[in-house]
Amino acid sequence: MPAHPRSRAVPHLWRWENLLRLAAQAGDIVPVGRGGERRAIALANPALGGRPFATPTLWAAIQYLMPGEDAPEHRHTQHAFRFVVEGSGVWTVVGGTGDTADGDAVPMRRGDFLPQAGWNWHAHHNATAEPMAWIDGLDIPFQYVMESQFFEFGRAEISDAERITPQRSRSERLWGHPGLRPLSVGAVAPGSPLLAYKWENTDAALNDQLLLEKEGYGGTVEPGHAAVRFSNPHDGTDVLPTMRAEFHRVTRGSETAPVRETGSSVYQVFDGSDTVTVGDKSWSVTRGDLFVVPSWEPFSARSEAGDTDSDSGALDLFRFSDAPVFEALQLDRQEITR
Ligand code: 1HN
Repeated sequence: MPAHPRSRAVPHLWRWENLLRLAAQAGDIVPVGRGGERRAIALANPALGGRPFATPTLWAAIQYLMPGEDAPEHRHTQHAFRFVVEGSGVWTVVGGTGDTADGDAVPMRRGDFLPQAGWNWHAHHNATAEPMAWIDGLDIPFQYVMESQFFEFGRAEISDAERITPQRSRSERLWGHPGLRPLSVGAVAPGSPLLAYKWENTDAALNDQLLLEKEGYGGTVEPGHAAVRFSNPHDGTDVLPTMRAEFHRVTRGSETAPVRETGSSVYQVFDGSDTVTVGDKSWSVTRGDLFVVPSWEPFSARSEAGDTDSDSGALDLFRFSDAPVFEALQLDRQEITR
């Protein structure tokens, strides 16, 4: 009975530059197709015995698709999402949980967050002449220990009708209007029915919070720290049953209070070059870098005053965690350590 959680995982940082180089090498030497369904390099926390697990509950990987390539259709009980730190050109084709023949082609661009609830058919295809990389987050380690995993192959090829490249998916047209629920839809399957959360909306929400703060009306979680949670437009809960996703913006000259929580998180730096601290580790991080915050390790981010290489003028961080599991079991605890 430890006095508090002591994670087997350790704080760890993966540099985007290295991940991207390895992924591009994999693009040349590792084929993608039936049976070898995805070209993804998993982040293995060095303290988890060589397993490809970023934390005891979360999987994170960089996926890479070459020009014209298809990643074939399949489905699994593991909940998943994609987040795009750079590039565009891949459409993920989501077929729902029933008949697979009429998938929704969802564009993926820088800053977009795309949840993919378990048991939905999905394939990806690169419709452009450039390779594209993105990150995948899944609850594989959690479902591994729960012994709940099912997997099924879909069709070998998606149809020509699904190989389209719309600017907006059917899901975004139906569910992507703030505060407006379509009356045509009855029961909603677990996980968000909105298949893409576009960068322009996330960016605008964060900017508005910071403007409100400046005008003296609050809006931020603490001074200089704007944050949003990606939520299910049907019922306001987390986007996925087992994973939470958030976006944080820390303005120049601000520092977040060190917080420790039960459960683990993975962060990806979306923009800016600054300092993050996890437990007794501090790193200078830059665009694309990924790091883990194990259970009960304090985390804080600091954005230096002065010039910045960031589009928003701030440190922008994407975060995902296993918080919904902890909250469902009433094991969630949080403490500010300052
Ligand atoms: C998977 O289906 C995807 O669909 C990505 O893009 C990563 C890692 C392990 C198992 C299935 C995807 C995955 C995966």
